[in-house]
Amino acid sequence: MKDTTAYLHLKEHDPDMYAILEREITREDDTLELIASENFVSYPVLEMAGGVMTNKYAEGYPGKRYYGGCEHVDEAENLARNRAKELFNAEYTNVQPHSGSQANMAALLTFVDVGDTIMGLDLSHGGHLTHGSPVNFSGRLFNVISYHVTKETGRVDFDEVFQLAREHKPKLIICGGSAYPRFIEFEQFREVADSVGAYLMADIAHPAGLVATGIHPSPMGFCDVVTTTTHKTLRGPRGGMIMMGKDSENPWGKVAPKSGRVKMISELLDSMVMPGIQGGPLMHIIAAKAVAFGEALNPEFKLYTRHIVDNAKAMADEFLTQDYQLISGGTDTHLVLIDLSNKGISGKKAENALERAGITVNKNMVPFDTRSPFITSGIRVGTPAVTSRGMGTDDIRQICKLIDKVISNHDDEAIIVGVRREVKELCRLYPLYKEIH
Ligand code: DSN
Repeated sequence: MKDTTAYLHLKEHDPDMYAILEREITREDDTLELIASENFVSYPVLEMAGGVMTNKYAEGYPGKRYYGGCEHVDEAENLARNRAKELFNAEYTNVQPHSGSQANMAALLTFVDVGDTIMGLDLSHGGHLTHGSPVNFSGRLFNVISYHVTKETGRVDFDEVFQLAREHKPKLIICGGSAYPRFIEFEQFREVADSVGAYLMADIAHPAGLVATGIHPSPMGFCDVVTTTTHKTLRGPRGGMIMMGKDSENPWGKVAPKSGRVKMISELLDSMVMPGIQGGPLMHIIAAKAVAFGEALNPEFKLYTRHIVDNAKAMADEFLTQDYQLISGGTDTHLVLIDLSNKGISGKKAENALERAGITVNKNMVPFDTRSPFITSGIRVGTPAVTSRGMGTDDIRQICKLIDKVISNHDDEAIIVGVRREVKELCRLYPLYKEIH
């Protein structure tokens, strides 16, 4: 366990919880975090997320709250909204969703009605629970038609997407996913949507940071509504956000009760978030989002996102050299999806062995997987968190070699203990949160 100079009050007040926190600090410090959806926020973001704005109730929106005393949280939310608009070239943002799932729920319920047909990428082909999985609200509330990637390319099968859209006439199509290593094809999806008069929603939760810096194409000119999380490549606090490149009058004839004025889509999205599906916003998190967006507007953030992708490409290259099968043959982004079928190990076993070696990844289904979601044939690895620590392509190649060593010797505890030692040594070169220690 490490000595910390922070959390002294917690240490005195609640030693049990302090001890747990210390163990998590040590785990984060001493292990390699390769979960593609995770990252390490800057210390100022951490400070803001742990700040006094957690105390404030602020149901409503800046200037229109249901509680008094909101002048400063109004400033914080306006700063977050304005920075997000600048970052993504968006005319509208809502920074209140507590998570990406909440953002998706609000966007879906604004653009389509319960029972309507929507299309999304199948979860086992890289989609997301909220894109129509039967175990999620999206699969229960809507008639879902899932599209897939092709076996040969690992990329979205646009022949199938066009054909399914023609056949089922969806009211909305979702593009994006949580295990898709390639750029999201916004322009092609727009063509499909236009061919059947569907709305197009992009979920850019994974590549948001890369979109913000122009390293990944922007959805803004192509999609009717865009959702994201703020904690992945964008490196903010855990949370969600909804955006539109352009706002317009809603096409469903919804009017303001007194004036009869046709409402803007932004107004419908705002009221779907609150009071539709959420109550009081997490003002400490919204303020921390503002801090993270401010960081992302700095020119260094572009360099950082470039490094994320360079690291992921080096990772893909190294794995290919070691005869690993990569879905789509590589990556354009921050993540690599590995099919372990030719390595004689399931995703679950690999995740387990790697965790014992201090390398954190998640098991992941691969397209056309024959194993269950609890076992899986693959793992998903990503570079945002290790890039935030300052690691570069040489470190990444070393990490890939360590991963291969573990996977090739997953039953040999002595080798795993040896790798664990090497992992610790590497982590020590790139300490996290110097402010805490
Ligand atoms: N659970 C996230 C991920 O790991 O990609 C998506 O919400």
